[in-house]
Amino acid sequence: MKVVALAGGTGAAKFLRGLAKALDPASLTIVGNTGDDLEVWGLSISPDLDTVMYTLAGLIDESKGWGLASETFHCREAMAALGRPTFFALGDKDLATHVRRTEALRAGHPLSRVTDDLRRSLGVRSRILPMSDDRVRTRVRTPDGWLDFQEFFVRDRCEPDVVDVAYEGADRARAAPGVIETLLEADLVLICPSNPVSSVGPILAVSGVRSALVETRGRVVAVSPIIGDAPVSGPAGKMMRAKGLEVSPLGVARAYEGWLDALVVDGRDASLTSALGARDVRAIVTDIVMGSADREVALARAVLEAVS
Ligand code: FO1
Repeated sequence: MKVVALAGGTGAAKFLRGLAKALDPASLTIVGNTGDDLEVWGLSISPDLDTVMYTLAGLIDESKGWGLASETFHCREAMAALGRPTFFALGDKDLATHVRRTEALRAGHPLSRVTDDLRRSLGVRSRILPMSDDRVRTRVRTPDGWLDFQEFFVRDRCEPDVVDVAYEGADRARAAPGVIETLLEADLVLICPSNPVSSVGPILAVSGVRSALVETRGRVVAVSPIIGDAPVSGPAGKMMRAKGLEVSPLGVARAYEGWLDALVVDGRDASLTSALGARDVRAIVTDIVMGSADREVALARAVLEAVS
């Protein structure tokens, strides 16, 4: 069974770790968000691609949900002493990934090529595709003006109000090689429990992705990142409101309108089954809080069983 997952952020990584245990990892392709990408100290950083890669390699720092386990930050301390920005914490081992990525990009290789080299070097059997090899940057509009995503998310700790979210460059960005075909040929397309606006939104904004989701022969199933009227974690509530979306599983269904077949919701949202049905979205009700490795696999298994 060919499974494709659209992913971004830390919630996605846990679900993908469960999924990679519930099926043959080699049958799984991840299309990762690159709207969170940024340049730090002249290096090209792709946080969502790295978080997926490190998680599937078993190397992720569990307590933070990003970066590498048992990491040191000597270079960051030295850069602070040189007066360089350090709000975005790059660990010493993590830097190797960014140096290698930047070296390859400077040599003219596309992001998709170096991402594939990196995941293979870490022994990850699932394919990881960036949504695009072209530059796309998620920008967050606050009452005090526009911020780059990581300025909002890390530097300002998601505190500013969100007036709007934009995906700079998405209208010119081509899907990375293999993305559209993989979506069209998939038996199952999964939308991970990621922020619908800042993690999934950029992927949907890349030309051809939405129509591939409409046309695909496979089932399209999303796992809600919202339980009740709040996100499991992160700024999804603020961003959904900024986009006029109700902060609920119904708002998630609305964000994915036109191509979503089923939405996996928590038991607490079982009462939404008929409202989702009215939008031609089947509700798959299960425990979606992934508080442990067992829960991650259980959720993945529940989703696979519901669609088989
Ligand atoms: N998140 C933070 O909250 N603080 C950080 O200093 C930070 C550094 C960082 C470095 C590499 C990386 O791959 C991710 C990092 N993240 C950090 C997480 C990152 O901001 C988020 O994972 C995504 O961009 C949100 O989807």
